[in-house]
Amino acid sequence: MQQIVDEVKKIDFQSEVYKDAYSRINAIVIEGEQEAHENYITLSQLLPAQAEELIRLSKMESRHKKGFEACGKNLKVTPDLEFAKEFFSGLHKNFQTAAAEGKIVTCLLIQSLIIECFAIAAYNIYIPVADDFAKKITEGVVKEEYSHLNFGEVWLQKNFTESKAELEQANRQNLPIVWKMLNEVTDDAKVLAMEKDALVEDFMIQYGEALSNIGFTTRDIMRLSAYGLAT
Ligand code: Y39
Ligand code: FE
Ligand code: FE
Ligand code: FE
Repeated sequence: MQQIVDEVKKIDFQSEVYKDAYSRINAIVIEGEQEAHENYITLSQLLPAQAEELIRLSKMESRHKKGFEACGKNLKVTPDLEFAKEFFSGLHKNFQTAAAEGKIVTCLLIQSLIIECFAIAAYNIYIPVADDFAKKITEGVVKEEYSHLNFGEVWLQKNFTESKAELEQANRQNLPIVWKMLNEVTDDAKVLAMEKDALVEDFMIQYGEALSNIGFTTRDIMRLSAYGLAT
């Protein structure tokens, strides 16, 4: 705890290096929330029986986006949205393709498991080292991200037997992209006092727990969650 306190004290939120790194991380989060908003609208069309709930989730995502836009403004940072679009392009493309093919399982794996777990890990690691304004916003957001993860878990758990093969394939296609994204953001995250090891650890915990809740065995989880990590 003392270590965290000391580290927080050292962070100069107005320094040029902090603001430069923040312009990319803040943009990633804003773009991520925007795409999550769109993805839940798409999912509401693929799952009409749950459309109402999915539209509710999509509205939460646009509120998250507004919250993080305010965090950037508060630090007088202009988000680099072009960078962020490129950052998400791999997962974005795979979600679009899956949606066009009606592959609900793949869409849920990408948005509700992988992206939500990535968000939860990042927000959990960010909260202790955030400025006071961003801390309050992020604490409110991360609580809701757990409910988005839960939506995916519940649906996939109910449909586990028929979904298993597609989940395996979608995991193989998309998890290596997440590790690549993490590598791309490592240096900027470090400037914000977010350590890569902590991000990887938290992601693995969230994702492993999710796979377990859905019905995978411990052996499957080990294999699935580390896929593409060693590069
Ligand atoms: O479901 C959601 O709200 C997720 C889209 C938001 C994206 C979070 C992306 C977090 C990655 C940040 C990496 C910083 C180290
Ligand atoms: Fe969100
Ligand atoms: Fe979310
Ligand atoms: Fe959990």
